[in-house]
Amino acid sequence: MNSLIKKIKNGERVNFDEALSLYDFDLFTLGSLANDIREQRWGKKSFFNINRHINPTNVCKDICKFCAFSASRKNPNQYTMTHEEILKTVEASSNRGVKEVHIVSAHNPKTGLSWYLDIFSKIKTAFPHIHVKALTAAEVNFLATEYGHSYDEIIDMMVESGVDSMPGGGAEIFDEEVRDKICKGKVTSDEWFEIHKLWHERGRHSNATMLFGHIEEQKHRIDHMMRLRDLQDITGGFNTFIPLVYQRDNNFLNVKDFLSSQEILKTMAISRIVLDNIPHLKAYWVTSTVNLALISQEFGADDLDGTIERESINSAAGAKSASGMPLEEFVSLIKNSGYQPIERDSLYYEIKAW
Ligand code: V47
Repeated sequence: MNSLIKKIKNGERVNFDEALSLYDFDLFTLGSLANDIREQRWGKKSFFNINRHINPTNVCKDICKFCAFSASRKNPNQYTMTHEEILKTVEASSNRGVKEVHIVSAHNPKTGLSWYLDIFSKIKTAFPHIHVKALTAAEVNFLATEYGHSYDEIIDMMVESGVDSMPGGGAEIFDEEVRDKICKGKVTSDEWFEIHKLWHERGRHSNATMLFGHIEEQKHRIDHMMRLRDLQDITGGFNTFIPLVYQRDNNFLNVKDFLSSQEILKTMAISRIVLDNIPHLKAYWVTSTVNLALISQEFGADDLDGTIERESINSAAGAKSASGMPLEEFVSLIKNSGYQPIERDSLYYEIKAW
């Protein structure tokens, strides 16, 4: 244990077995190691952005067992927004100071490819100053398969339509056995990586998520991080790692034991240590709860996502995030927790120290 602590303090890279053994450390040793890394890089800065989540449709061809948002089985209320509705939403958000729209849809086979792509070009035409973060690798895979295009072609169309960066969704857990049990038939792990690699090769940035706290084991989380670290060594295109805590309501994954806060914080800290080449670690308050996200700042996290305004995917599964977070409250929560709220743009350039 002591030699591993020394290694981490020296900034040396940990291997799979070492990373897994970090779960045996006590919480505060682990927290202090991760916090050292966070403070060396970012001091007491905690980043956030003023953003809006939009989920244009919940009609989905795929059946992920953890998902409560898709209207395929448990949720009978199907919807598909018109472009006019989406533009009105963006206009209202832009008037409130939103600088990024985060657009993630279900895999709707009825709309046609241009319905997806025109959302972005119309937003960019009307609101060129808004950063469009859109289409998870799972959606890219769906559009390519459904409409007979290569990933390269879909990605070129995204760029042409005005997508600025890609969100990190669809990663779930990369281990193939676990993945088969929770979301069989969706984008495979290799495909997820291929899509992000192609995106990075165009000089673009993306994020990476990990859905944890369901049926996976600690070793699967470490494997997930290692695979991300490997691609990041090649491309350097990931901005942020985002561990998403599994939400339990209204879905088909029969999970009996839920994670303790301690296990969530350990996972945050371990990801800060393992992912030495991804600059930011996001504590996504939507899935961790706001309190745990604030505490995560002391366990390696330097980013708290944003104000969001409306959240549908996790709130469908029980998260208390449907109406986002008022800006003033967000800023004062960060300040009161002892950190400096830094409003950032989507690529982490600093806009304002609040
Ligand atoms: O991939 C679905 C997750 C993701 C549940 O890039 C669930 O900045 C917990 O992409 N419990 C989509 N999570 C969300 C996403 C995202 C979110 C925040 C920030 C960013 C970013 C990207 O939502 C899916 C899936 O892993 N999800 N159901 C659930 N029951």
